[in-house]
Parts: sequence; structure tokens; C-alpha cells
Amino acid sequence: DNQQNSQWGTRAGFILAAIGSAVGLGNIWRFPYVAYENGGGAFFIPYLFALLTAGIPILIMEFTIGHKYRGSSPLSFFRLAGKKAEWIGWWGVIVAFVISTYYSVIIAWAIKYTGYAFTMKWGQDTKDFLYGDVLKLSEVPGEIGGFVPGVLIPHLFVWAIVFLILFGGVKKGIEFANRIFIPLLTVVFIAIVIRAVTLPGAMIGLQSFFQPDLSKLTNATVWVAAYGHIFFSLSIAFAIMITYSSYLPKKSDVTNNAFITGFANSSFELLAGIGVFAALGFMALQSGLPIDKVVSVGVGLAFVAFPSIINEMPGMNAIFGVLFFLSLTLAGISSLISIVETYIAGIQDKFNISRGKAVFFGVGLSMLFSLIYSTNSGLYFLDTVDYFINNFGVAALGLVEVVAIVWIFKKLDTLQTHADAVSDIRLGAWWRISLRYITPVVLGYMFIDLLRVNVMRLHDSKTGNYEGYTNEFIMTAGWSVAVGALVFGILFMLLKWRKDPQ
Ligand code: LEU
Repeated sequence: DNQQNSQWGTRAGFILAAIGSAVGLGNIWRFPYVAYENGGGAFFIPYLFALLTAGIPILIMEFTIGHKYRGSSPLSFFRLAGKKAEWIGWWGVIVAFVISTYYSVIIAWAIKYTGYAFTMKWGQDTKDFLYGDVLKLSEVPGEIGGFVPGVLIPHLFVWAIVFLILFGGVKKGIEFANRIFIPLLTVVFIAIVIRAVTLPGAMIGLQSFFQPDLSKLTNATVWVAAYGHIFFSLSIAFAIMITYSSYLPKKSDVTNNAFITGFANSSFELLAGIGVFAALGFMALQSGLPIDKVVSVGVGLAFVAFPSIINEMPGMNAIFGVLFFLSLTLAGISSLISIVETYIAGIQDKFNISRGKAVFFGVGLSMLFSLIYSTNSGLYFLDTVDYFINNFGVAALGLVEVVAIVWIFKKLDTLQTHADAVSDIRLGAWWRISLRYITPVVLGYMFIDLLRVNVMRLHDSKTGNYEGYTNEFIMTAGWSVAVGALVFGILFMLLKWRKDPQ
């Protein structure tokens, strides 16, 4: 079927799919380690601030754009203000493309770990197991020795599932999968969190999570991390929610749907935070270490700390482990399909090809690029690409999108009128002030600071680059990817529409 004829079957179907996109690895794998790295309690206030002044307002804005202009992100932006807006849509599509390439490999790890959990195959040294046995990580970042078959095979399997779901179409593929995944995920996840908070020592963890650390509020890094995370977690600022809402029937309440999606996502995230920090508290009690010293992690948190926690748990370990990694897998797949759908929709609109062809082409291309993460240097690439694409792709794009719509194309009124015409809840001062002033000012300031710090790092051997990587590696895996997304976005805009975009 044609891109413009695709539609959700029911309102619940759309909401489930939007929640399925939002709730993902970001909530379960990413949020806990980002919060942990930013000092737990220090993260909380910036997180809530970013959610209420940027996250939810942008979500409403994107639902409105998709619903009003009824196209993929590039097409919607084109209809909003012509070619001079279209590139923003493509930039988001390319950012989504980059994210999909590494997002998929984490799901592959989760599938492997679901299997390991049955026998707790990871043993006592869970860190060595992940980096050594599973990922076969190279000594030198960027030094690619070859594929790791144990990762490559489940990774290809993930792409096969994504292909099948997307090939089914919007209603029979995406909506259908989410109808099964999301209820299942919710039940499994609640069971896990209940188990975690009833572990001895849980309170130690929860205290560090919820106690606001006011002394860190002046730290720009924490704020950027919060904004970047909110965007990632809500799937906003890179084409996803515009694409999904373009499949809404004409009569649909956009504001209400945005609130439901946003609150469902944050509840999930807070639950994940509660579960993970409770479990960390348990580890702190077992090891006698303070909570911020229990694990030294980053991207490995879910795959290093969790297996250790499972080892120590009094009873039901295997079930707990299987459920945890299964929920990671389900949450991941329902998000990955939404990321890939952005470029399937985009190329369908621009090049006027059938959905089937677009799915073949889109899934094939992202699978090809994703292969680098199945090599023995994959984790270094993942870590660096994730950092750069989130800060200089997602956060930068969020800033550009809001400033362009509000200040350059002056579409805030148009969008508000549209949203209010179809929604029960009216948008007022909170929405307008957030998008007009708060988001541009706060995010703009943060972003410039972040840019300054990271450019400086390239020249200053004392401070060192992100995670201490070499300049060469940071240029290849970091800057060229982030800048490349923007350049390719512009190139796609320059190509001709094969079908009248109006
Ligand atoms: N929102 C998703 C998550 O939290 C990520 C996005 C890239 C689809 O995992």
C-alpha cells in the first residue's frame, strides 16, 4: 500500500504503538546508567524540568505536525514550510538511521542473555564474561579483528524480526506487534520491580536515587544529559513521533494522546529507575561498598550489574533473570521498528516506491551498517556513536527544530489552532512559553557549552576526549557520524520529489 494510505486501526492501537516506541532500551538499559553516572539524585530535578518544559511540549508539537501534514517527517516538514524546512525532516531520519544500527545490537545481547539467564551462565565475574566471553572486545578501541559470530547471529535474527513486522504494514505489522508486546512487557516488568524493591538493602538504593543533590544543579553536563535522555526516551526530535502520528485518522485527539504517551513512558522509566537502584542498594549491602562505588559501568550496566545482582539473589534467580532480559528484548524490538519506520516512510514519500521495496531497502541498508557493532571493537563504536549522535544529533536537532518552527517559520499559532481544534485539552501559556523561551534558551546554552567542551577536548591532551578515546577514534566514530547525519540530511533534501509533495 501507499504511504499516505496507511492508518492505525484504532486509537488504542496508535497509543500502544507510540508507547511501544517510547518505552525501550532507553528506559531500561540507558536511563539507569545515565542517572547513575550523573550522581543519581542529582539527575532527578533536571530530568523533571526537561520532561515538563521540553519533552511533553515537543511531543504534543510533533503529534500535531504529523497529524496536520500527514506525511513522513521530511514530507511533513516540506508541507510546513517547503525545502527550507524539509532538511530538518531528513536530518531526523538520518539520525534515526544511525541510532537503529547500534540499537539493534543491544537487543541481540539481550536475546543472548535471556538464554544465559536460565543457567546463569555468566558466572561470578560478570564483567569479564560480557567483555571477554560474549563481546570478545579488542584491546585497542577501533582495532577491528573480525566478526564475533556469537553476536552476529542474534543480531541478524533481530533484523529478520524487524523486517517481518514492518513488511506487515502499519496496522497488520506494527500495531499488531505492539498489541502483544506492550501488555506483556508491562506485566513482566511490574513483577521484576516488585521483586527488586523487596530485596534487602533496597532502601539504600532508593534513597540515593530520590535524594536531590542540589550541589550538582550548576553542572551543565548533568542538564545536557537530562535533555538528551528525555528526547531519546520519548522518541522525539528525530522523526519517529511525526511519522507515527501521520497514520492517525483525521478525527484524533493529539494533545490527550501526547499526555498519555508521555506519562506512560515516564512511569516506566521511573519504575525502571526504582527497580535498578533498589537492586544496586542490595549490591551495596552485600559488598559493603557505598552505592556510587558498587559498579563502574556505562553501557554495560544492564549486562554486568544485573547478572551480578541475579547471582546474589535469594531464590528465583533464574526466573528473574529470564524475565528481565526478555523485557529488554520486547521493549527494544517495539522501539526499533519505530526507528526504522521513519526512513521507510521517508523514502516511500520522496521516491514514490512501494512499501515492500522501501522495507527491503531500508532494513537492508541499516543491517549492513550495523555490522560494525558485531565486530570485536563494536562496543567502542557503540559507546562513541551513542554519545555523539545523542548530543550532536538528537539534542542539537531538538533545538533546531523548536527554534525553526517557533521563530523562523512562525508556526506555533498554526499548530496550536490545529491541536486545539481536534483535542479536548486546550494548549495554553505553559506550552507556548516552554517552546518559545524555555527550551531555546536552556537547551541553546547547554548545547553551546557542550560543543565548546568537546571541541576543546580535541586540542587539550590533559582533559582527554570522551572516555579517553584517541582523537583519531573520536573523529571517525564521533564527529564524522554526527556531522555526516546533518550533511546527508541536506543531500536528501536536494534530491527531487518523485511525486508531488503537496
Ligand atoms: N524511545 C526509545 C527508548 O527509550 C528509543 C528511540 C530511539 C526509539 O529506548
